[in-house]
This record gives sequence, structure tokens and C-alpha cells, in this order.
Amino acid sequence: MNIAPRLQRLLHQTRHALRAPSRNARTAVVIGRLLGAAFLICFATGLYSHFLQDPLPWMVFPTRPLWLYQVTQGLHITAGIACLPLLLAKLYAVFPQLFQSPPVRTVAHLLERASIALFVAASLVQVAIGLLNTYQLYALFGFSFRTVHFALSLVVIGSLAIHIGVKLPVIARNWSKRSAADAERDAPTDPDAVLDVPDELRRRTGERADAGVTGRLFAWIDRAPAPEPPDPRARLSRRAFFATTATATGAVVLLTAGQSFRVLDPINVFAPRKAGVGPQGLPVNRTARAADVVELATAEDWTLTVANGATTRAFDYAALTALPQHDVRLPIACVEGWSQMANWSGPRLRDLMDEVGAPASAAVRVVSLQTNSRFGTSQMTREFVRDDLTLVALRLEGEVLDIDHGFPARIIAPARPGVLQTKWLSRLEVM
Ligand SMILES: Nc1nc2c(c(=O)[nH]1)N[C@H]1C(S)=C(S)[C@@H](COP(=O)(O)O)O[C@H]1N2
Ligand SMILES: [Mo]
Repeated sequence: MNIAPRLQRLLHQTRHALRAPSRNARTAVVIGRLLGAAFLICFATGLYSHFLQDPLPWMVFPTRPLWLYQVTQGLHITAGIACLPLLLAKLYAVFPQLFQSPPVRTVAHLLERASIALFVAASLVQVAIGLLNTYQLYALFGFSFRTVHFALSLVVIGSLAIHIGVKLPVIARNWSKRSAADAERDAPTDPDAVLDVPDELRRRTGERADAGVTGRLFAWIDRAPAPEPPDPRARLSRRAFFATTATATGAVVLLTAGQSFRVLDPINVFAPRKAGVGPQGLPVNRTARAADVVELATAEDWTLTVANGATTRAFDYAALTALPQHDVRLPIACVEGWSQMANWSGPRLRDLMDEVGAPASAAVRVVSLQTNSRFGTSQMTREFVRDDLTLVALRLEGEVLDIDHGFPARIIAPARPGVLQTKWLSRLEVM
């Protein structure tokens, strides 16, 4: 039994099986545009979220509309989820490019391929860890999620810019259906073109098709005797490919976006959080027990210390309720994507600042009773400190705060990530 001809025929079939009507430059451009838009939405909203949590000294943030962060973060998570099927579709469309012959032509070509490899790897990791984070599976990573997600976003956007720059001629040629059809009429592409160096390029570089090791290998594969013509029905048609991609993308978006956009709540089946489920009708992100604060939070002698340098005042619960109370309707908008509006009441933070003579320009460090997590402290820039809607909340939906929502007192402020709405307050320090 002779192995070589069998191998030759097998490779030949494999090589031709990769051909599919949807595997062409136009498909790559159509999916690429959607993916590009999703990546840009994720990048912009991600930077916003990142700097809200880690502001540079000169940064000032808008506090209106009060649902601003709820919407930007909802878009971030929803666009990120859409990237998953779109990335797979794009990889499917360009997959045969992996087997170019020869694998590397010039230094520029090497850099181009390297930037694509980096882009594909970084974006797959980026989308995967983002998704795991929305399900609170941080424990799976041995690293700080936010640091890595931020650093990778720069790699993804940088390599995407290079990729778009390199592919600009292909993108321009295939931007519209018409231009793609014109290009095809002017210079019909060999159905195998995606598998090989396009003839045009070969002519320009004066290269022979069967040059190099892979060129010779491909030439040998193509000499396979009498290949059976591939069954056209066995291939995914262009229409089926787009229908599959659209269905998958639509489904993952529609079945999870309800966590961020209330109108879709009835069909929220995959998202980790359900609106309205939790004490006082609001989901809980970290329970008092997990934060190890039950004893401290329910202690008779609990007080909230407000400190401005040497001036400190301790407010017990009765003293806080004796201050003017205000009602606000503000969302908890978690970085993980879920969000929900709620009715809060309590004294304004700015009134407490005035009690210790804090300057109007002061930022505040918020300290929780919780000491077992980074979320136990947060910082608030002056525009949030001075906002009329920023409260030291004592009540939720007309009742005393549930211990899991931060009893005796928590921060609630407009247009801010949930992670900064610190629960189980202990100290407020003027900075
Ligand atoms: N002390 C403390 N405050 C905290 C947290 C925490 O882990 N510890 N989690 C934050 C996060 S990530 C969110 S989304 C909100 C959720 O508030 P809720 O549990 O009342 O819905 O609380 C924030 N406040
Ligand atoms: Mo959160």
C-alpha cells in the first residue's frame, strides 16, 4: 500500500473543502465592519469606565444624565457579547489565509501576519475574560481583571489599527456590494485565490507559484490524480453563512441585554443577573456575610466618622436621620453589565461635608466596614461629592436598607459604576 498518493488526495480534498462561497474578501469586510464598530464601542465605553474608577488628577466627569453609566456600561457588555459570534464568523471567513504559500514573502508581509496573529489572540482572550467577568468568575484568574483588560484593550486597538491600515486597499475594493462586483469583473479571482498568493501579487514580486517549500508542497497536492469535484451542496452558501452569523449574534445579544436594558428583561435568559430578584427587589452583588461585616454593621455603637484633617465628627444612626432627608431615584449600574433603578433616601453627602467645614473643591475617600476586599474603599471626585443627588443612603424603596444593600449606610451617586457605590460605611475622609 502506497501512502503518498493517498495523502496527496486527502490533502487535495482538504484544500478544496476550505473553499466556500462565503470565504472571500467581501465577507471579511462585511463582518469586519461590524466587528470594528463593536470594538470601538467597547474601547470608548471601557476607557470611560476605567477612568471613572482610576481618574487622572485633572479629570472631571459628567453627573448627568444620571443613567449615563448605566447606558455606557450596558453598551460595553452588550457589544462585547456580540463580538464573540462575530469573531468566530470572521475567523471562519478568513481561515484559509492561514495556509498561504509561501507563508512569508517579505518583511512587510511578516509584520502584517504577525500583527494579525497578535490581534486575533488578544481579542479572543479579551472577549473571553470579559465574559467570564460578567459571570463573576474572577476566581479563575490569578491576575487583576481590570489591569489586564485595560492593557489588552490597548493591544487590541493598536493591532486593529495596523490591520485596517494594511488592508485598506482590500477594504476599499470590497466596501460596497457594487465595488466588490466591479473589482471581481475587472480582475476575476481564482476560487482558490484565498488559499494562494493572488496572481497579481505574484506578478509584482516576480515570484513563481511553486517557489519555496510550501509552494512546492501545494503544487504537489494540486497534482493529485482525478480529484472528485466537491459537492456544492456540502458547502455553506453565502446566504446560509450570513443567516447563521446574524442569528447567533442576534440571539446572544437579545437573550442577555435584558440585564442592562429593562425592555428586554422578559427574554433575559443567559445573563447572570435578573432584575427585581433580591432583597427589596434589587439584586445584591456582595452579601454582608461574604464581606464579613454582619457583626460590625449591626453593632449598637456603630457610627459614621466624617473627617476633615483634624476636624472629625462621629454621627450615630439617629444623628444621620436627624439631618435633612432627600429622596432620589438612581440606578445601581454594575461594571459586570447588570443595572437597576431604585428609590433611595438619606442625607446629602454635601451636607455632611459642610458639617466638618470641607472645602467645595474637596474629593472624598469612602471607607467601608469591610476590610477583606479592594471594594471596601473608594474615592469620589468633587463633582460627585457636591452633587445634590449624592446621598449617604439609609433607606431603599421606603424601608431601612437591607443589610445586604449596605445597612446602616451606603453611598449612592448618579452616573457612577456600582463598584464605587460603597456599602456598610465606616468613615468619610476629606482629601
Ligand atoms: N463595601 C462594599 N461595597 C460595595 C461592594 C462590595 O463588594 N463591598 N460591591 C459594589 C458593587 S460591585 C456593586 S455593583 C454594588 C451593588 O450594590 P447592591 O449589592 O446593593 O445591589 O455595590 C458596591 N458596593
Ligand atoms: Mo459591581
